[in-house]
Amino acid sequence: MAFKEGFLWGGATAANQYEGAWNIGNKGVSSADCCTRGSRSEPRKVTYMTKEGEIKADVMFGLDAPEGAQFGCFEGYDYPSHEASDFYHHYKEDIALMAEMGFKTFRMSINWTRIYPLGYEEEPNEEGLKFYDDVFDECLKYGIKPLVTLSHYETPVGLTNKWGSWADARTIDCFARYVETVGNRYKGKVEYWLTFNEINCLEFGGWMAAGVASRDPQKIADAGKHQLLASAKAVQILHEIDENNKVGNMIGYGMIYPYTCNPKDVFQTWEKFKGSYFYCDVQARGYYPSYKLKEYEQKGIQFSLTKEEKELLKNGTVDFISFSYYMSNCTSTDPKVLADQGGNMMFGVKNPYLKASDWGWQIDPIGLRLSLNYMYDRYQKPLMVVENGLGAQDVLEANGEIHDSYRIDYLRDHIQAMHDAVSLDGVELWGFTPWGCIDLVSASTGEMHKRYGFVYVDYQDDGTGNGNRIRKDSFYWYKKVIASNGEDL
Ligand code: BGP
Repeated sequence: MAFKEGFLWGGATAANQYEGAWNIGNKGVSSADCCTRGSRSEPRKVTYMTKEGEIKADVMFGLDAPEGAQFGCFEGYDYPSHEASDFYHHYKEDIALMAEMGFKTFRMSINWTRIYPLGYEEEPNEEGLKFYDDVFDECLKYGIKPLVTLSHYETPVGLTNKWGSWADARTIDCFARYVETVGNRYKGKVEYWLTFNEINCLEFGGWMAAGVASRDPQKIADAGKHQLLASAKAVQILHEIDENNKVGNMIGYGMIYPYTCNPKDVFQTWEKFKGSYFYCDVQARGYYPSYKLKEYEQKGIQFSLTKEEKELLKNGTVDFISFSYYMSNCTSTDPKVLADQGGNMMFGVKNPYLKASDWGWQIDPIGLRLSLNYMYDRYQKPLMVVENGLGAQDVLEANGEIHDSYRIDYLRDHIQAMHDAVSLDGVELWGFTPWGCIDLVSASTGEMHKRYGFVYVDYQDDGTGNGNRIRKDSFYWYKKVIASNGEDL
């Protein structure tokens, strides 16, 4: 048997994409709550108020808000995280469905704004704490171990409005207070923790990962430093609270190939990989890698660490490494290839050997086996694949069935790749939590019809739907996979 006994089979979600109830129970406004719905062609926008009035700016590539801008949610815009899949009111039903599939773990995030609505209060919000108590109790009733992300694109906008969120060092203490609160409260209920979801996403823009409304490289470097220090602090706090706590990091990972064997393409591939590795290097090894220090020097970015900060990073390394993996891409230095393909887009140039999802994400299970090997070779720490899956448009048939054979094919091939990495390459893998196990809102587009789940949630992009939960074909398939510990694919 490839996967060890007790392998953590499960599924993954994030509060802002799944919970809904955005302003219920004294919850504050999070960075995700200010993001409008987008589409495949229209990027999501963030809304804020300036002296000139309301502004909507492109989340990923257009956000440089002026001093004093106040972020919030305004009348007349469509904010998908406000309703999402309404897990808040459906948690018992949803966790029962997870139990029926045989889940051993459930990856979810605590929404920081339920616990500290503005982010900087002294006292936590009891209603928020109580909600997660109920959720964890429900999981434990079925023997499902919660795997909790402390920050999944849900920074309190109170912190952005007060001092620019993670670009300011004061946010570290606010986060530490929040971690201490939830660590103490859920001691004995939660053992597996992740600090920041896809922390390296900061490289693409500060809003999603850190509530930073700027593209200034200095601010992004500062926010990265503050989050890395906060991550190390979280590891220390959670270890002090309970020695059984296991704390991991979380990296957005994608395999990157050189488009050709031209050494220039190969070198550029390595350059791009550093974007994924940098944060993981600090969190796993406990110090800033030399290539990053040189990069800061060359770009004129101010950076320094005090003796105490260096100690903190050294003593706050993670127990395990987790990452998301959806696709692979190529990178090219050839102007002709770039011209033909419209440039090295965010996702790179197309690989002629691979098929892609409807959203252009290239499907590559061997890339997952490679990723597991690269990560294990580099860090020699246990791994978890905490996101993977196929975003697709499912069809709810008239008889109430959903035939998602394309999702089964995708997951079968990726589980086989993990199986090979474990049994043939010797990688130490603790668990697998495919993304959006119950349908939820897409992070990149804010749409509901980009679905990942084993369970269909009857909510549509236009706000219609009754929220009913419906088992897809993949539900029965995944149940069988878990029951056979990954042998019967
Ligand atoms: C990751 C995020 C998730 C998630 C997933 C799928 O980057 O951690 O929050 O949503 O990608 O992406 P999307 O929802 O855009 O399809």
